[in-house]
Amino acid sequence: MSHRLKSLGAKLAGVASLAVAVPLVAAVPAHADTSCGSGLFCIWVNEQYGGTAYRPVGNDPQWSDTSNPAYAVWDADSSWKNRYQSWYWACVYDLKGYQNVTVWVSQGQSIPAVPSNMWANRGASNQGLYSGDTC
Ligand SMILES: [Ca+2]
Repeated sequence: MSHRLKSLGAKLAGVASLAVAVPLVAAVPAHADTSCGSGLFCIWVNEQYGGTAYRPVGNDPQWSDTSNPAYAVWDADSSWKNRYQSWYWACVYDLKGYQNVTVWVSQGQSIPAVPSNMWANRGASNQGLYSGDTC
């Protein structure tokens, strides 16, 4: 094989590697963080745990406060993971102060897209409850 043909082969191999790498990068954007550590309730603005996340360790009565990290998911929550260790339910409410439940996630459960009996993009507060309680 001539030097020229070897060089072309190397270039084609490089193109093939790039063609494989691009879809992998597109499937998992660099900013996506789908993790949810033990003891946390995790809430994302997009379905499939995409976009900005809020990961409270406890109850939050008012997401709409602009100084609250929860502001990023206020009326924008679209996927959820419950990794609480003591509470069983992670509850999301339409209004501040835990009024009008929109989403309820059991301990260990992950919800990648809103089920038909719940409401996405409505959250304004969240609290944890024990297994005998109702959101
Ligand atoms: Ca959303």
